[in-house]
Amino acid sequence: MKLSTGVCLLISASLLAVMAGLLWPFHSPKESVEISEPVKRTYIGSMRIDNQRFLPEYEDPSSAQFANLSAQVGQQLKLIYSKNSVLAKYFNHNSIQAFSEGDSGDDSIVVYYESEFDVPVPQQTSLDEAIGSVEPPTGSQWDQQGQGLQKPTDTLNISSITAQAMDQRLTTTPLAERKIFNIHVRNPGHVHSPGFPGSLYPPNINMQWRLRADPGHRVRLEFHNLVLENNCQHDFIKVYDSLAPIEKHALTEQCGNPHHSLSFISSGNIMLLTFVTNKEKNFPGFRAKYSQIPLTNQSCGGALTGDKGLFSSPFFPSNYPPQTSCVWNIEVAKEKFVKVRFKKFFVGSQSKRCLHDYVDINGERLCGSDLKRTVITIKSNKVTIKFNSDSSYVDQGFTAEYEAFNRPDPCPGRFQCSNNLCISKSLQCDGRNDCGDNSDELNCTCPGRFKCSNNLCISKTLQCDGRNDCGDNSDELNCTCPGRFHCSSNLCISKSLQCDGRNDCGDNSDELNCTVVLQQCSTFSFRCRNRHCINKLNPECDGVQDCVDGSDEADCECGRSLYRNTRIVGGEASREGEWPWQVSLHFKGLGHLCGASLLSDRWLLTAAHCVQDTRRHKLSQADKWEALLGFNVQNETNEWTAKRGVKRIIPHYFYNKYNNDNDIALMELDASVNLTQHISPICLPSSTYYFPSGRDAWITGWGSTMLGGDSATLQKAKVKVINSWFCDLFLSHTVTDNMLCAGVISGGVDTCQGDSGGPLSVANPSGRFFLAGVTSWGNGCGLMYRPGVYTRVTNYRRWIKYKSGL
Ligand code: 4AZ
Repeated sequence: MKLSTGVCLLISASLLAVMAGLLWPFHSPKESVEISEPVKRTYIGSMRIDNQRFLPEYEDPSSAQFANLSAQVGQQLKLIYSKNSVLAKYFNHNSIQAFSEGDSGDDSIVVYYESEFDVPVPQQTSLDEAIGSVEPPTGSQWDQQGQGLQKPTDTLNISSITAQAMDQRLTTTPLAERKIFNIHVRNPGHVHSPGFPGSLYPPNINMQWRLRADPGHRVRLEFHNLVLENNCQHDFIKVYDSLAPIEKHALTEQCGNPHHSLSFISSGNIMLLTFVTNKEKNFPGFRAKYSQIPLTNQSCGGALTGDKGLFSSPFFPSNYPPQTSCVWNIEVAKEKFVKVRFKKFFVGSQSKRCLHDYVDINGERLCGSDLKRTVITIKSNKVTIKFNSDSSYVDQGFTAEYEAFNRPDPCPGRFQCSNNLCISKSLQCDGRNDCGDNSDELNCTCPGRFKCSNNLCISKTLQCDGRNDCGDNSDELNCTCPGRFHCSSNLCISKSLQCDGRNDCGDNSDELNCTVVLQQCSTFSFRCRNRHCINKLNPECDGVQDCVDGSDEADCECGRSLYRNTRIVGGEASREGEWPWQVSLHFKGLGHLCGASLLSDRWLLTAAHCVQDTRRHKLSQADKWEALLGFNVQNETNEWTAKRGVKRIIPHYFYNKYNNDNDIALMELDASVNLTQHISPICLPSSTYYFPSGRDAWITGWGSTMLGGDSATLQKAKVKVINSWFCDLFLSHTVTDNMLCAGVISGGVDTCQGDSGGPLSVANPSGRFFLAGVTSWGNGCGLMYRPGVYTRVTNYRRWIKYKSGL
């Protein structure tokens, strides 16, 4: 559970009120009049009525039944307020918002209401206290005379009542101007912000969607797109486990462009989505899918008795529902101990006592997202694990695996990390964080190497190379470039490369402030749609309009990752949504065979050698392939993943299976996919786009890792574009002009079998990725002086346009 900004606001409002109250006697009479001016204060509340059956008509605020019950509730509320002198004095009016079924399925209903008061600022605190202390009326209260109120004919049996000041950002719009939609989610559908996806949302919105499922069901709401202003005080969405915006039932508040799970599940059959924007800065908005799931579908907890197994929080990778508890009893063979490893862990906010949402292992509570130890060993063959979520602020939850181990040594012959992971001893002090908590890289001496401020050891040749190899930048401090040009990126390059029309620094700083302007069309000129030439290197989608007709900045909805890549490492696991154009191609009966890149909502680009018939398998048949999009871990589907069949395969007509020339193929999907933050295309470079040698490039795929075997999680690694002349030399004159080499000359980082067809992705200075190559072939994998070979995509730009129209 997180402390919400709404709560902070309330606290500061109350503090202001107290301060104002303290200062009041010292103000001049004029000021005191101003301070005492009444202001509107809105409370949102709910009450439970025990002797009323929920009628379907209560879902419709314009029905006679709704009006009738609202009148009764309004009268009761008035009576309740009349019993308290503060409430009675400042009360203005009530408005009944909605009704829902009581959660136990008996004859009870819940009423949601708003009460408005006009109160002088100094009295706000006492009003807050008064409203917080209201209680259901007792029978005798109706009998008292002199209140001006009659006992209603059908007395409502109120069993509980609560109210809180409403989130002030929701009250800036008058009730009448709020747009409220009542939706039944029995048939799945979508809600979206106004204008989405064609235009930006308008200013000053205050919208609510009340979502109801059938009794005995939960509401599920999954955001597939969410791009709002980055300041939640201005624009935000908020989801509640209620039909009214009651803070103690808030499930989440989001703004900006979040990348964690945005799938929410209610505890009962209701949910509320609110969307508020202020008058400035408008963004694309959101689209979310609603549906219902039977309450009985939750399967969590139970007895686990095998030697190893998996378990996870309910509905993972969706956020867990509020008010949920699960208990797992693990019991392994008597002579063994149990080890539990949390693979993912996002359970509320970190706090000392984990009072809200938590996992409990034999009495020890875990919460937050940054576990000190991800592996927990239990010196027993039995362990009880509990999961608990409270009524507000949910999170993604956890996945865990448990394993029985032989008692005394949890890491026989290996290094035991502080988080209890076991790794090979040879990985200690190798400059990489193999444990995940860096404990394998502590207390290392660095003979013959550079010692970073964070104690990592790196090769001395990496010092002052313009890159943050240490992770804390200490290898790039105190660097100078005597006699050379000092790029803004800290690289040192030859002065002769300044103003040569090429971006040698990587950040273009060697091409700024140049007086010579190249005029004529050259091999590197970009041709605008109006056929004008732009003599700037790689002007497309760089955020600056260079063509008068804007064509260099058109069609730029591509190449954006949810993450900015930071540290340089060998092969490591990608994060969900990091490579949204990466596709896994499955051949029926064989599983994952090749990678591919998403070019649009219908088209993929892969390698021609992936779709050549073999003696046993007809790999050229489109209907035998399946494309998996938005995947990070093979076979792990979630709300971000999609599967499509393949309608058509177009291999290059001149693919040469003897020398791998023209190793490129287009695939058309049988149905278009929804483009989301996890499924989005990479930018196609124009035929004149230049990927210079030495440029950083990223390889990605589920293919064989250096340790052998395919990887379940999408792997990524940073390599460099390698000079074609040298590459041809390294690979014994087998590299054609249609190929581009990339790798690490010293070996160890490379694509391999199973990565074929996947992307070689290169970022432009603004962080947008372009498809430089299609993984094609190599002389082995990861060998020294044997870079990987990729199909040079720029040579096929016209072929792609001709075959797919893109
Ligand atoms: C393959 O067999 C393969 N090292 C792909 C890439 C590379 C080697 C082999 C590059 O599909």
